[in-house]
Amino acid sequence: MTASLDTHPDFLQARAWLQAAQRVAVLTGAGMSAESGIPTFRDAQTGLWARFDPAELATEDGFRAQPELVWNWYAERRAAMAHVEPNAGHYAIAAYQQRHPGRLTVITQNVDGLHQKAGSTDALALHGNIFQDRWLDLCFHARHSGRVCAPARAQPDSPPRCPDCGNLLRPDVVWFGESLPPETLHAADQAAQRCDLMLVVGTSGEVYPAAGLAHQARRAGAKVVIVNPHASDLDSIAHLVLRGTAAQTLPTLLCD
Ligand code: BJW
Repeated sequence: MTASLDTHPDFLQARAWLQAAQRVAVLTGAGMSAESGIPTFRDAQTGLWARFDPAELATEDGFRAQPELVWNWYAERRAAMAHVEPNAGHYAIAAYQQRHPGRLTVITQNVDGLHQKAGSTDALALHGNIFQDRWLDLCFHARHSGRVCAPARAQPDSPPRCPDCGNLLRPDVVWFGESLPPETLHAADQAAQRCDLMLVVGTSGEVYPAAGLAHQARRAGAKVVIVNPHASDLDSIAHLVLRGTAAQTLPTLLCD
């Protein structure tokens, strides 16, 4: 889509579905934050997985094998994300939620907190939060006495370590092979089942169960509209594909 975005028939159709929808779900991926300056994972050249090995850096086995390497990789990403601002797409979604309370649910695979920073307080973060930590293992004390060490007690290191039981802190994100937070996934399932329209923004649709939410919405009778400048694995199940970026497309699409 180009300068005539807001007069393109697909765009007008998407707006009409949006206006008719009582419940809207927006499923976002890394492309949602690309125009804020955060790299995606799978874009050729610029994506993180073009330079780094996901099996080494985004799995529990990888962390156990090289905790310092993985911790430092996340520390660098955290530092890079700490001062990043939401883009016009994040703000358009949050403003729509304020104008239409209770109508739109944000389901995000992103760990950057930018939807929340833009004002979407109830965003369902399927893959966690890069700015939070949790223990790698069940605390030694919890196993023996039910007492859990407070993460704040961890001694600074790469990664920080519990002075009592040696447990390591890890980023509170979801790695490959790990379950998504059950309550968050349940709420996302419900939103996908109940929505009349699902907008799928900036995701390759390669990672499950997140991508399955778009299939679920379609099976349940919702219209599925993709916003992505490039082809994705979910294009074949979408009713419409809007070939634009998040920050260009969403402010005009969500402006009523
Ligand atoms: C723009 C743009 C602009 C660019 N505007 N767009 C079948 C069923 C169920 C599970 C599986 C299955 N097959 C395999 C699995 C397992 C696995 C999986 O899906 N693997 C596939 C890769 C094959 N899934 C899991 O392991 C998940 N857990 C799970 O399934 O538990 C149950 C289970 C346990 C044990 C065995 C089997 C099942 C967990 C997945 C966790 C993903 N974690 C990561 C890292 C998070 C932490 C971190 O940040 O480091 O999450 S990986 C990475 O991928 C990250 C993302 O959230 C996720 C999705 O990526 P996303 O967001 O789509 O980004 P990209 O880069 O792929 O795409 C960007 C898009 O933006 C592109 O399309 C661009 O065109 C577009 N774009 N600029 C709009 N300006």
